[in-house]
Amino acid sequence: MNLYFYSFTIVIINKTNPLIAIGMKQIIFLFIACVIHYSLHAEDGYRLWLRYDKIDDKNLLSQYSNQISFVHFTDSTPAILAAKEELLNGLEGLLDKKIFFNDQIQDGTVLAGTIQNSNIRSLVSAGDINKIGKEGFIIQTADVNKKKIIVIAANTGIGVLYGCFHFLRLLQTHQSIQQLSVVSAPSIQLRMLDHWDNLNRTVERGYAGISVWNWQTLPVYIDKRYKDYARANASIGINAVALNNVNANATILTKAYLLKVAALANVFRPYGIKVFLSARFSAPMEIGNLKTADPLDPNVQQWWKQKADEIYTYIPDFGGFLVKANSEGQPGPQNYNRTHADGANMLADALAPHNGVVIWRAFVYSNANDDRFKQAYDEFQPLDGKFKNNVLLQVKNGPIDFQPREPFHPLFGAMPATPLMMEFQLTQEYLGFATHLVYLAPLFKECLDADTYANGKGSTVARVIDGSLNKHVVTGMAAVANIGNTINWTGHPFAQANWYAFGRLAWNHEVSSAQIAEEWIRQTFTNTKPDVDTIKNMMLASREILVDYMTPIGLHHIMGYSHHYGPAPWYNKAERADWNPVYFHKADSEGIGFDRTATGSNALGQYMPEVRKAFEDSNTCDEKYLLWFHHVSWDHKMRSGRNLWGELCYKYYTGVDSVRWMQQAWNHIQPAIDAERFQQVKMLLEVQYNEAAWWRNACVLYFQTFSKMPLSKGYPQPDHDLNYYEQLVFPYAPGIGGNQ
Ligand code: GCW
Repeated sequence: MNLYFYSFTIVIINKTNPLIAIGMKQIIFLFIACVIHYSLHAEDGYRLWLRYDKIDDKNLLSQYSNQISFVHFTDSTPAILAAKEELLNGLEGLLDKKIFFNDQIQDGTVLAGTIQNSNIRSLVSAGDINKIGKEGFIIQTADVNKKKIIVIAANTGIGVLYGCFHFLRLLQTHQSIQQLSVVSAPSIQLRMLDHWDNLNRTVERGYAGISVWNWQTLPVYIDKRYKDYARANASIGINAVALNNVNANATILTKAYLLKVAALANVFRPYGIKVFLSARFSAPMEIGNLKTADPLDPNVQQWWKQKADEIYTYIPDFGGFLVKANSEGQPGPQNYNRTHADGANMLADALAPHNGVVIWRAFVYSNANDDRFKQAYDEFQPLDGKFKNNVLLQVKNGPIDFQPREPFHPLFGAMPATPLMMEFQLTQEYLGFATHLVYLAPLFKECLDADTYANGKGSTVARVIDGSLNKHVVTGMAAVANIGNTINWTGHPFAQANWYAFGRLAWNHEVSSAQIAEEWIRQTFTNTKPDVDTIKNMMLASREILVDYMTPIGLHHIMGYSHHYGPAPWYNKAERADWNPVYFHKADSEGIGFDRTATGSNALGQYMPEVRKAFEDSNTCDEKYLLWFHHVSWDHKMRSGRNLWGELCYKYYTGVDSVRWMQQAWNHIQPAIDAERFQQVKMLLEVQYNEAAWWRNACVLYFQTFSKMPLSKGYPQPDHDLNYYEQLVFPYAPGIGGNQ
């Protein structure tokens, strides 16, 4: 349309004044060239990291091109067909040439298939085959009758698909493929996204548009997004998805909706993704006409058995149920004086004949307890060993709720007889929504690498959840999705990195945050080393920067009430004390922080002695967690030499300044980034800067009312007084849902 418009303009100009027209013509052509250039390079982010544009390094391109000309797939199962389509598209895009299918093995063949094929079997070692299990893969260079080929082998079609994605990633990130010897298998079985998507398409704590699932047009209309979603997940090894919000609506379990769910499951199946549903515990009453949902009632048990049988007639590989029970008003077994184990086991029995599993959430807390921190441990730890073996207990990374920094949840390591599943949050409910650039891999790794000391030193959280510590066979890691129907899926272009990082870590929790960032940058933005490094440095620093300007030194849960937008450390009007920020920071004229040692709530007593010891003394406690565990006086001496008040101000001011640093770094690499995403990130960084300054100003002014100490010299005074910040209201705050 642009081209048509401009050529039309030229004709008019030529007719009216031929002399001006020559000069004008050049200008207009230049303009058109710019338009074409821009539109070729415009990137709306829809392709995520699966961008298969021509490799821009000439030498590398010719090397790759010499090595790859044909593909040969040995089977044609749905997963293999998906692999074939992806590999072909990927290679043709990256190498900018036609790739041929070939039944013969020739120089430059990529031979992909399962070990059922004798050719493949003869090329890979039995030892490697044993290592890769059901989902792993082998990629290696080989010589067959003097022909140089590349083999992608696996035990299953899904393994082959994962291998193809990995191979494409090697090319996208400009790795050498001359001597390949990759053997890779996932360390965790269920690698899962939990969508908090409601049936009306609102997304609880969602900041990237409405739900991608269009329940109205399903099961007939299959949106292109469903397949692209499956491709993206498969490319990073995600193999399970809970489609609906854990604050569940029982309607999803009615036949009409199950058929819609089945349609999605059909799209996901070739990509190795199993569908789960969040089940509302009271569903037998709401859609089954029963008078009770008591898990020990035979009619209730029968209802769930029949429901499970019905689901499996539509979705033969249905994964199972995810359940939030007796938490934040959701119904559960405790409504009938039964335990969580009674509830979970009833559902487990219904699913067991079909090999389904129950994922029961441990996110419970109550106002009755003196410290919300302790509730999940108190309720669940005594139930260790009481769950059926197809139940996993899903535990949030920290004891409160997805804060910018939390110590690891004390249940990790405390329930050796129960498989514990990790729950992370990708949607940035407490980390600046989809507006702040925050790379979450360091947060995930901090938790995974933490030592629980459950079986002595080295009993890391990662080893609890990958099953190696207590020899569990069912294992899982989930993350609350940050996906919506916005064009780039996640709102902030950098939020895609969190989806990516989660998948990569669920596959292999030993990969470093830096390596994952580098891979993602190379696939998503650029392969030019200095630019990669600049972006990587921003990403790696971003989480600590956010902690500094939001909740430094172990502060937590001091955000706006209910919508969780912006700072509100003063808030004390919630209907429950444990929803009030003042409950968490406990600032007074003496000092600030939550005493969780033996002189306080003794939440620390829930950890192993070694962990307790590391935290229990305010003089030796890692300062990152100081106010998590201690009420510390304003003049407490910090390691920097500053007093606590001085350190708090230092952190808030440094945090905001560091966002300026991120802005400068981003501006610096403008030439390396396409115009559309460059501009998007630039604008978002400006919003982030403003919001960081708002956090700093509001928090410093509020805490100053207790410390009564001045700001250090050189720190600019906040733009407004405290009253101004306290009066701000946000009728537009995004991320519908939540009751606190
Ligand atoms: O983080 C809190 C959120 C709620 C959410 C709850 C949970 C789905 O504020 O919106 O509800 O956690 O994890 O169940």
